[in-house]
Amino acid sequence: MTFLTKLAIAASLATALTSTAMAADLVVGFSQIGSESGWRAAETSVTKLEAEKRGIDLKFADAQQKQENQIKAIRGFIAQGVNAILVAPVVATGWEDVLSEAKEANIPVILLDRGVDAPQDLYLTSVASDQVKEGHVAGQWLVDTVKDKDCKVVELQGTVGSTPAINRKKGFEDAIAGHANISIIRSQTGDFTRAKGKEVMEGFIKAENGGKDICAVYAHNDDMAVGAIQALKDAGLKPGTSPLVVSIDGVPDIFAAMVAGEANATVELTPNMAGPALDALDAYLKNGTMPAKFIITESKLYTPADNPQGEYDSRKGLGY
Ligand code: GZL
Repeated sequence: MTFLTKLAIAASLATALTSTAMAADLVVGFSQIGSESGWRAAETSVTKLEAEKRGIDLKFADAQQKQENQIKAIRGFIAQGVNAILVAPVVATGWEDVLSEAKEANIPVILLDRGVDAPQDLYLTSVASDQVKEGHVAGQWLVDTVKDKDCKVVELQGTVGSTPAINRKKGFEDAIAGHANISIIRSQTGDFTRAKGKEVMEGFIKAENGGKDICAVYAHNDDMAVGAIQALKDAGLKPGTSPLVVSIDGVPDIFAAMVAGEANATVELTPNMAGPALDALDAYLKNGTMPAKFIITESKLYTPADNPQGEYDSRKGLGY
């Protein structure tokens, strides 16, 4: 073996060791919103898995839906001197001060699954779906399904002030805008939870004379849709037939509802925002590579024509 070959092997070994050592030394803080939905629980478990795969020491903080807890956790990460911070921001506003503090401390911040109203130089990148598109896909499915039939829609909104709630509402309204036969007659937040989705749906049924005239339920996430389905069944209605049920996330239980004929469409949201985020962080820390400011994940429509039992089976156990 020539001297040069030995040198090349030694160099590649050193690189491999350094990168593993670098990953092993990486400490990343993760400020998670909470565990309000099946999707959120899956995002948490996938993030922990992705960090473990990379030998990253992940410091996890559950904010229980409160922004002040997230801000406190981020300040704690800054004080600890972590190498980077992941944040799933519960609402869009109120982040400028704490993100500026992270920037002053030279700690890169990556946003996961929701956006913020703050200068873009305060975060390295944002990994999320195109939430306007998600709402539009849901609305377009309804337009294509009801055609010219009159359709009164009730809407279960996500957390007030969150980017998914704002954007999914806009996308759905854009899709139905040119169709006067389709109208949203009631709209209220169910805060992305099953319990609240059920409670708000019970209110809609009562306000709409037993709910027989409700043609469709549009829920900003599957958990609220599953709660609404329960309320509709309790009221003697037939969700999946009348009314139709369309939502977003692609959690196992919405596929189970499709198998039971109680749900009609969902727009899938991957729980793996952390994989692309940590890859971008690695390239940035190792080579100074600046990632795209927005890394957009896919949005795919699923209906009962797409083997819901198989989709249920493939997702069950992924931490939902
Ligand atoms: C959307 C994400 C939403 C999910 C909900 O990107 O923030 O939050 O759709 C979750 O299930 O509560």
